[in-house]
Amino acid sequence: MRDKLEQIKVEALEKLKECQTSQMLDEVRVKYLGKKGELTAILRGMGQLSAEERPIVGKIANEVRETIENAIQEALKEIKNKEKNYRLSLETIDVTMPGKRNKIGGLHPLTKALDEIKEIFIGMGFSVAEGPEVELDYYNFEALNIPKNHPARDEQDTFYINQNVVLRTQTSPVQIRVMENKKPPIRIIAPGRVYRSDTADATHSPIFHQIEGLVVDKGITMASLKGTLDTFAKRMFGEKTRTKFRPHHFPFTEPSAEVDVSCFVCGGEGCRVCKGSGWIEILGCGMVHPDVLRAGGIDPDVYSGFAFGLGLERIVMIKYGIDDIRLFYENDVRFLKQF
Ligand code: 2U9
Repeated sequence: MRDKLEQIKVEALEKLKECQTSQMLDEVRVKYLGKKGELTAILRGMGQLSAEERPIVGKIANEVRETIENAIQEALKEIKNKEKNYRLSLETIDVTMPGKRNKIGGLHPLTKALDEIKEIFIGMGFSVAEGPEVELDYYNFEALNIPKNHPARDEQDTFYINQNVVLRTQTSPVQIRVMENKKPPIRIIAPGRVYRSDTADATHSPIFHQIEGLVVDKGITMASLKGTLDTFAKRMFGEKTRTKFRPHHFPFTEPSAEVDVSCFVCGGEGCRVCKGSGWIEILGCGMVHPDVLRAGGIDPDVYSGFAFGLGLERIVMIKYGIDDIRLFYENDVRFLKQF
């Protein structure tokens, strides 16, 4: 029986050496020390031993159990340590790896273009004026020589708040308000949102942006208008740009004109961008109608003025070859990040 105990001890210690995981250790423990284990079986059979042998064998058996138990504890510590080191090695972070870049926002193409246009006019001595988007019918239409039943009201389908209040269809009311409050010389641009009850399609949106300009002083002529807008066109589309003034009609200016710029893509030869004509229409303008000056409290016999208006979206679409106005309002970053 002593030999058997010695054999169990050697065998168990040998098996423990081979264990790689805590689970394998437990299997060894069950095999020798478990309820049905080999050592337990021997301890159970001790009843058959003589009274002299029993304490001796019992002592040896306990020593063997203790040795095996200690060895298991030792091995368990070692395995736990190995397992921990392995886990840590998996969690190691290489601090020299390049980091993930954060996406950085940018300015909207309309904001960028507006900033650029503002800079050009500020460079020519203009100030920036603003006014309400919910406007009196009087400032949006009446003061601009567009009385009730005037056909121009139909061209600009209007959102009415009530009989006297509208969402402004142009930024012109800002200029009437400035004329009411300030004596000439006046040299302002009025950029901002305007509203028209249009169904959205590739070239129409119920909300878009205009930039209008107004200059009022003594001795302002059509030549002042042409010089200012020609300078603007050259700064905006390139120094080689030429301008062409075509006669037109607006109720608030007389005479009135539409302005074309020579195509900045083909230089005037004719291409896809200018639809073969060599020219691109960019804005409308004219000498402020005497009745409009009067509505602003300015004497048309002393002062004269010019005004112009352009659609911001249209300018940006022309400049970057954008074929659908709705892209400006959908905030798709694949579109926005190109500017
Ligand atoms: C005052 C007097 C006159 C502003 C003007 C235009 C011509 C014009 C259009 C451009 C494209 C509107 O956005 S658009 O559809 N505008 O052609 N605007 S003259 O005339 C004024 C403004 C204020 C007191």
